[in-house]
Amino acid sequence: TAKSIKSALISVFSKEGLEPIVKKLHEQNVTFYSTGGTEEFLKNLGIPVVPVEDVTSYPSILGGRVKTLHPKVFGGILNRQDHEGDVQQMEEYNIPQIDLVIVDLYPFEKTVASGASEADIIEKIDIGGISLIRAAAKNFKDTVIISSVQQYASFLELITNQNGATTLEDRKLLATKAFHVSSHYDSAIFNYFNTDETYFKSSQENGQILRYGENPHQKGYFFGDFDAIFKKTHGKELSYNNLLDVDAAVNLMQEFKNDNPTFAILKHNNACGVATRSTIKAAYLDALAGDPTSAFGGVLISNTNIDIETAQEINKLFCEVVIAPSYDAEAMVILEEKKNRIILVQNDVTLPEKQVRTCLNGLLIQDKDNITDNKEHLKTVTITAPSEQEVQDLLFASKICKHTKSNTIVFAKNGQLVASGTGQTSRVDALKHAIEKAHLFNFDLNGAVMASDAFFPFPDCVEIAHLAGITAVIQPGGSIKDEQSIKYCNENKVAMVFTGTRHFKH
Ligand code: 93A
Repeated sequence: TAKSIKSALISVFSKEGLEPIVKKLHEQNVTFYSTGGTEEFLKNLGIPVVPVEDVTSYPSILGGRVKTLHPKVFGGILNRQDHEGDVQQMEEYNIPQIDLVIVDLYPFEKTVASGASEADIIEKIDIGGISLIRAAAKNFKDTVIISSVQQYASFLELITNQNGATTLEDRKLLATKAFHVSSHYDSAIFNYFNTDETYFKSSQENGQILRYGENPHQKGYFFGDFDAIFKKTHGKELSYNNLLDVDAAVNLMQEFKNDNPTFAILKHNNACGVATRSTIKAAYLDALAGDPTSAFGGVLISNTNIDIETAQEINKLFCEVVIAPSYDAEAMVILEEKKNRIILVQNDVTLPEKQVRTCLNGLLIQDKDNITDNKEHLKTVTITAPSEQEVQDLLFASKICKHTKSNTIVFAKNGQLVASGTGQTSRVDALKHAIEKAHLFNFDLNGAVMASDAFFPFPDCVEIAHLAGITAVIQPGGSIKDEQSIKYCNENKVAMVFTGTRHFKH
């Protein structure tokens, strides 16, 4: 599939960096077609060039707005060389073949940044160039597209090493880059037009205008299909922070989907109470007992139907949102007594596998942490092995730990979240915080287990935990000082298991 380049259409705003490429292509006997300024540039290098006007039989018109927009140009780029009809029509209409397109678009973003007038900015919306890029990229089977100055160096290397030939793989990669360039370019134009969120305000098609963002002075929008996941049966509009908490709640409860009745209460995206019990009412009460102070104003989520007795208990608490797969009709009536409380029925849908957030001037994208530690993952590294109950509690704690902001330490006992230290800059601080909270709510930590989202860099964590009563520990392992933590556990009959999986959440 290696194809050599015999002809090239070059239309670049900035001529910088072009010289070595056109010289190399000229050596390889490539025919050049070009627009005004670029044509001038090639001529000055002594390279023969066919003005694009000679191809179209039109001059550049409308002050340069229409230069390359012509069937003879786009036919030359878009024709399929293995398509009989295309080949015929190329001959019929006398369309020249174009194997390579090099474009450097009008500098739209730079013009906006320079503080130019609207008229000047509008003139810098490239139409012909972006069309050339998209056309050549679409026809990557036959056409090579260089869509940015940044691609010049590797392209020069490519044509030098492969003697002017490109493979299908080369061309497809360049097409991918081209669509990246064109989508970025159009996004920049969109952002320019969308001043003061004109578009968001006038359209509810893709997004939802929120009352405000994280704080009242910040604007906020949600893009997504909320109704595909939930049926909202009652309550006020969800806020930006509600949505974040609902997201955290749903992802946490996903871990307990197939478990006995489990209830969780979240605040600021972290669980402050979780319990698994034989009834959902008991699960709710023990989730609440985990931290009744933080539960105030929280987001509540159940993995099972909410019955009347549970609704009556929930009704005693001020909470913002209740989520469950279903509700008894009477339970719903009880929960609806509070005017503002949001009640959501959660559909059984799978959520996206990728997580996206802004980073600097771009995006960070990652796979979701989709490893849930289970029995098979556990490797006991101490002489003392965890008891059956401890193993259950370790796995329970680990599930919560995974959905809590790092650094985090989670204590659990008998299927209940006892306390956690969340979002601390040091692991020891997270641990100390967890101990303090457990004592605050009069929990006996003797026989409780501890989960850590990442390994212990020093043995101090197991020492402090042991002195507080912790008897079993789950953590990924992998510190160069693991042996010191293990030694301490062995000397003090603490059981410790390694999972091999870190669960940072930032
Ligand atoms: O105004 S345009 O959108 N109309 C066109 O038909 C067209 N074709 C190429 N601008 C167009 N171009 C752009 O002209 C290219 O993207 C490039 O930025 C520039 C090159 O012009 P010149 O070769 O005259 O310097």
